Amino acid sequence: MKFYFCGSIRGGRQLAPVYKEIIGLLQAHGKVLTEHLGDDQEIISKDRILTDKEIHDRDLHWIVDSDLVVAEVTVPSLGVGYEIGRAIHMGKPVLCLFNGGEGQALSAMIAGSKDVEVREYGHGQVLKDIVTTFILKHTRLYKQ
Ligand code: 6IA
Repeated sequence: MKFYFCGSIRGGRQLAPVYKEIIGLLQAHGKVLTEHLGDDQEIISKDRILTDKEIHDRDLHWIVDSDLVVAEVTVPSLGVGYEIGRAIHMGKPVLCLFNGGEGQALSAMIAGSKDVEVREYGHGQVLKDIVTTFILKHTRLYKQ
């Protein structure tokens, strides 16, 4: 199974350790096409040599190639929002993981979309359970 993981880059890197944790959970079930998103050094070394157009086109190809899309949406990011919209348009199952604190609300365009599965984590809800349930649900659907 191939996963496209989305997480903020230019929107802010404060949750990079969480991205790394989610990528690790996904890697137990298959290949993560964007495994560099958990690692600042990887992003800088791999993508500094690419133009924005090359990054955009490569990432869109990876979304096309993926089976499931998992996005961490706590840090607002234009790129992540754009990728979610494109993935929905391609008919990909999309899981959005959100861990909002006091006064922090998820965009209505994600929270109100029937085309994505939004799961809050961090309040007793364990990331591993949420991610595994999403993968198993869609693995079963593929096998039917
Ligand atoms: O708007 P953002 O930069 O926060 O968008 C982040 C999202 O867009 C991620 O889910 C990525 O898949 C994608 N993305 C945006 N920029 C890049 C990038 N290089 N490399 C890989 N994916 C990207 C940025 C250049 C780097 C030297 C800082």
